[in-house]
Amino acid sequence: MEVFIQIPCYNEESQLRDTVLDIRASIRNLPKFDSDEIINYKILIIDDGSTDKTFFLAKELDVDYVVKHPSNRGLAFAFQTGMINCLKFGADIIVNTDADNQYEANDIDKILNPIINREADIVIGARPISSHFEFSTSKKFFQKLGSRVVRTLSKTSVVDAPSGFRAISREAASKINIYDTYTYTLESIIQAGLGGLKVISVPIRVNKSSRKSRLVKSNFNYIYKSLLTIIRTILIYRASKITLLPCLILYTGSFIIYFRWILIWLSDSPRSHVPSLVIASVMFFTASQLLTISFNSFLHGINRRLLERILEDKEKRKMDEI
Ligand SMILES: Nc1nc2c(ncn2[C@@H]2O[C@H](COP(=O)(O)OP(=O)(O)O)[C@@H](O)[C@H]2O)c(=O)[nH]1
Ligand SMILES: [Mg+2]
Repeated sequence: MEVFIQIPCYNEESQLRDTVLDIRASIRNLPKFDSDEIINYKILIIDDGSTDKTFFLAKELDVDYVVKHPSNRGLAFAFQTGMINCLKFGADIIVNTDADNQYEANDIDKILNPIINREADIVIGARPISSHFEFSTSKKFFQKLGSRVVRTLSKTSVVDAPSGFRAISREAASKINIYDTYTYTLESIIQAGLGGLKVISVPIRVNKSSRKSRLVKSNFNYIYKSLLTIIRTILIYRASKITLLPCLILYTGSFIIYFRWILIWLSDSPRSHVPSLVIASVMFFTASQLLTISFNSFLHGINRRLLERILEDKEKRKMDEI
């Protein structure tokens, strides 16, 4: 069994050595899994157009694979490049971790175990948010709130949605396609949950931070970008569900008003009640627009799922050829 540990990096020359050495030490000491299969570990580094010496350091560290973007494309894209390459080189399970040695490498077995035992497709390492010594009260609050929103949307029980320490089965990796440009963390969970994959959380430990977060520049910036991500994700995966309810309410309201107008008209009322007719018509046409949007989103959803299935199938065939 091939387990690939992928590390997306952007200008990580000062942290990458420790991260890789810790991973290597952890791999040597991992406890034996219940499965009898022999596990080969490989490290794959994605250099996302770093302008420092990250690429040369990755080569010097002699990791198994280094892939490089000519320019900085962002974490979400780098994550996707990593997964595509891990699949191409034959990964059965992909572990993703940060280059800043934020996550305790000795916990790799905790996120691997449920996948090896076929108890999950994706395992997200949950940081001890409430007792995290470096998180401010507001950061804890927003992390929990964000995770709650993702749990509801994805219909999973993920505790720490923005965690980058995760293990992904080959099948799940070939199903997931990230459209967001900021981060892969939230969208991948929502897509996996709605796609019927089993996503679980296990508690993991973190190291003392070696530098400030590059993704979370401030609470406000983080909330703003996460909100955009969530809205975009809802529009992609759940648009028809969102538009359908107001559509039904508006149709019902307009029919009630039309019916009332007909009753008044039949009773030979001296007034024409034109305003009622106008309101009912506005409601009716708005509902019709929403119905069109719902129908289109539904059809788009079918097309997206078909395309995802074709891509997944293509990946499988490529693997069979290797
Ligand atoms: N590919 C890519 N990776 C990035 C970028 N910014 C940060 N990273 C990497 O993403 C990971 C997470 O970044 P980090 O600053 O630790 O964010 P945090 O863990 O969410 O606080 C690290 O491995 C970084 O090297 C970027 O623009 N592109
Ligand atoms: Mg980090």
